[in-house]
Amino acid sequence: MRSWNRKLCVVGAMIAAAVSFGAAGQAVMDLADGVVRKVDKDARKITIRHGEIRHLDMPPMTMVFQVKDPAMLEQVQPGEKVQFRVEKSGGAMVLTEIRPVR
Ligand SMILES: [Cu+2]
Repeated sequence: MRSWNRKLCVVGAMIAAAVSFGAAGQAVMDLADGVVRKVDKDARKITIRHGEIRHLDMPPMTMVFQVKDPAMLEQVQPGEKVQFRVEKSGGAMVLTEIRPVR
């Protein structure tokens, strides 16, 4: 029981650190929130209606993202709430990470 509590404590401290990091605006690659509108496996693109993405200076909108790894196309479905990470790569917005919020 004791070591279990200690593990929980470490996880809690890590989450607290991550949250305060984000709140200070220092985290460049913040996770963004959105809802998947469309998954295009042929074009390797996901359409997401997303909230504000501060590090990219983007207001909420619906837009199309390329995916870094085609396996990401299997991880989400239209209508799902997701959290995702996006980076600018040669003028294109590329999803580097995406996961459903359940
Ligand atoms: Cu956008």
